[in-house]
Amino acid sequence: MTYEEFYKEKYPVLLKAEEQLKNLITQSETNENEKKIAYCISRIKSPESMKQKLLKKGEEPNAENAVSKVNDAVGIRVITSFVDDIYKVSDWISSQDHIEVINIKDYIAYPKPNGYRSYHMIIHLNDLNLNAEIQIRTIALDFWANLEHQMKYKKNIKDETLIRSELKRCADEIASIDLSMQTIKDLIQNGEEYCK
Ligand code: 0O2
Repeated sequence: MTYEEFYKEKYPVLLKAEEQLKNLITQSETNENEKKIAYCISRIKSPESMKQKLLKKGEEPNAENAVSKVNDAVGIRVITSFVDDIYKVSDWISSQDHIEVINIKDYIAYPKPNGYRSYHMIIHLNDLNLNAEIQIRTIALDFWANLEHQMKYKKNIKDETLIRSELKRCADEIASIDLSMQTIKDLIQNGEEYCK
């Protein structure tokens, strides 16, 4: 079965998985006094995008490989204002009974050489028997990643070396600003507690 056929047949299951991810993130905000999440974007990977990813991995673009070799047929990106919130959201997700954390890639603690920073979780949705991807990063890191992502689809870019080095410089500056913003927030909150 091709992934396209699987996609058409199983679309309701993929939709349910997307819904579960959105609910999971909404629930992580409930019972908390402080709003951690700025916004979320979820998506179901298109057949064409899945085909390209499988071919890039050197795999046949069929349905079996799409669910066994790729984990992001369904995914959600969670955007926080502050770096600490990334880990609070991730801890909350990991503590849930109905999901299993399969893999974590912490590109915040260990950025990619191009400067990419983001926290990736592959989770297993037990009742749907499907893996899904959760990407968590700050607004500033998302701003950077969206611009850098445009490079992926462009060929023969003029001044590519210069652009990549400028992107790397911006990535490092953004990381430093994120850290300062977190420190300022902590100082404001600690000051408030001290005055109580
Ligand atoms: P697209 O077009 O965004 O969907 P895996 O998914 O684990 O099989 P991989 O690449 O080892 O494959 O996983 P990883 O590193 O966790 O990356 C998964 C996704 O993170 C990518 O999906 C991108 O969305 C994003 N990502 C990873 N590295 C970068 C990067 O350097 N820059 C940007 N802008 N995004 C990145 P896809 O399917 O590769 O791409």
